[in-house]
Amino acid sequence: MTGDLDQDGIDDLAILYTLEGIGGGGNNYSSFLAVFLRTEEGLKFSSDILVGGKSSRSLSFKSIENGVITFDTRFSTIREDGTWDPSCCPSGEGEAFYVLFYGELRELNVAEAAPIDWKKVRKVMKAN
Ligand SMILES: [Ca+2]
Repeated sequence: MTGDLDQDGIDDLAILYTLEGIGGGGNNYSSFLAVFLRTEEGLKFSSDILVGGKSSRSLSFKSIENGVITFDTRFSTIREDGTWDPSCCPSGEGEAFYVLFYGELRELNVAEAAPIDWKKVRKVMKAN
């Protein structure tokens, strides 16, 4: 998915990818988010981060707005009868938010994600 991640007005690239069999474990998998910034020389890798997997949650892109990458998420949760969802069929639904902060991807909680004042962030970054 494309969107501006470093507030320069130019769309960058975010990629969600999955690696299977990590640690030699059969059909276990982990999901990662990687971002590439568009520069004069082309796309340049910036950061990647573990965002989910078979035993935690699955994600799909929702949007990139105001520098925030938003995913729809599904995760296993406890059903009304007190048992957990089977691993095939997670019934929990939510959202996850990521930003590129000091060149590193970072997950935000809901309160932090709404809506970020990047002018203030840049002022803080300059001060440090
Ligand atoms: Ca950009």
